[in-house]
Amino acid sequence: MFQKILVANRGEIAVRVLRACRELGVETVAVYSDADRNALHVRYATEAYNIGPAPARESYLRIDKIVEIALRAKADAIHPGYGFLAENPQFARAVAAADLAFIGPPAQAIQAMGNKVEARKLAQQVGAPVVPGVYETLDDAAMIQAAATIGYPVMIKAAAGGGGKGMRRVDDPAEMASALARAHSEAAAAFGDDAVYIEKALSGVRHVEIQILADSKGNVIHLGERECSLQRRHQKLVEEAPSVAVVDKLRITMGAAAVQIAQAANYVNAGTMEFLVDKDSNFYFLEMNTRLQVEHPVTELVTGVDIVKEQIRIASGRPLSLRQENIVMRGWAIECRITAEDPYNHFLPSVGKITKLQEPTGPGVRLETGLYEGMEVSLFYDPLIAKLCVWGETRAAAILRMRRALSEFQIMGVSTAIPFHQKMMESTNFMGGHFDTRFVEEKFEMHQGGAPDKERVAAVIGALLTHERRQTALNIPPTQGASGSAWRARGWKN
Ligand code: MV4
Repeated sequence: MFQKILVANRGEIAVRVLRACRELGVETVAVYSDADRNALHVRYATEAYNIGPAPARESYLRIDKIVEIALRAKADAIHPGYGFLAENPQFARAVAAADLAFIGPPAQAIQAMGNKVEARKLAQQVGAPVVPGVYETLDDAAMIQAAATIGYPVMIKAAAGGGGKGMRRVDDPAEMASALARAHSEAAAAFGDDAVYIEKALSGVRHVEIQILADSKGNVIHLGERECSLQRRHQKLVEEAPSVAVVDKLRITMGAAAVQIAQAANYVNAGTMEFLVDKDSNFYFLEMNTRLQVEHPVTELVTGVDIVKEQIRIASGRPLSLRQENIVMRGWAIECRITAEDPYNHFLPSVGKITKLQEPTGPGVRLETGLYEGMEVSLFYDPLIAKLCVWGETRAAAILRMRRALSEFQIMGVSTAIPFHQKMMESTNFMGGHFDTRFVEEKFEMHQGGAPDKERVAAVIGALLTHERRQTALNIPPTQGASGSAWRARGWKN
């Protein structure tokens, strides 16, 4: 096992990783920018080093400085958290070149999945259902032809993008040529690579992802799904596990698809396969994220698996501590992302000093945060200041618990997304599980009053009846011989 781990991140995720290290009895090294001298992650770590000025380019993104400090502090591994350098193959390579362990996937896997066209091809090769579209980067004339075959509307996406960045929908074939031109130049500016690809634009779909864990011995398991449809401008706001849209049979087929894609990629460590799920429960692979994700706690709450500890175990060369047949999802978990943004004013980022802080606690509540009284919230970093997570025996119990926890949470000094979450937890559509990826931006009105009492009660009762659920096995059924895949035999569409 490692003796000392450097955490190359800040805020709530740095604290989360440091906690896992402390439970494992591993010493820790924090790095911090000038803006984070008094940060929680600095105080929590065994030792801490300044890595430069507040702008991330000059601190949290400095591969050279971070590796140098890891060596100087005699750390034997680096955890990148999410964001910053987490999906930078050059960082993973630099860490390995310094004879340190990277607590994440191998550089080749980050690079392979970083090209979203390659990821689609890999998924198609193992026979997993993929969003209809192209499997190579074509020239514009060929792309326009392909779009006609796929059928409009289509989505143009950057090959080096991901997470909806640089994504644009084209409804009218006459606009395709100019849309491609703009997409190329945007992709070049944002990712240093102008390659784009096209997919059929699916609508009325949910965004559902599968968490996987892979060790260096070739064992791959999945931890079920997270429902991530509630987003605004491709920033997730609320996530839950399980998803109301996923019944046991779909979970088994999606889980097996995710595991097979990971195996085909020779993937090691924690990763997430993103899918779209339509109204008829068809699912389509979108892309893979090769990092620990912001929303990992909802999976931890329903499975009891500590994903960060598993990441550390895997990176130290040990096998997964669990087999697929030991994984069950119990109850329901919800995460509300508390950002320093004003939900009454287009989610405008809010800055200032935290003058008062009262944090929710009590049964079934887990708060992931780097907040403290006196902290300055600035524009240098992501506006996420806390993740409020709850667990309940049922979805309805989790919603009621989230309302209670939100009502306890007091943050003074900056505007936060808390009022948005309070409205969401009272939305009859949310309570009934009736939402898709367009819900927040097109159907949810921040200014409208709460639902009438009668409707609210009816929705809670509805939720209770629909979502009563205890233990759900995540077993992959036995494969049908060496050549066939388990889910083909179960009639999966491709
Ligand atoms: C799509 C899609 C529909 N059709 N691709 C957004 C995040 C990124 N990982 C993929 N995303 C999407 N890709 C096709 N071909 C819908 C989304 C999507 C979305 C789109 C608009 C508004 C909100 C959204 C939330 C989740 C996913």
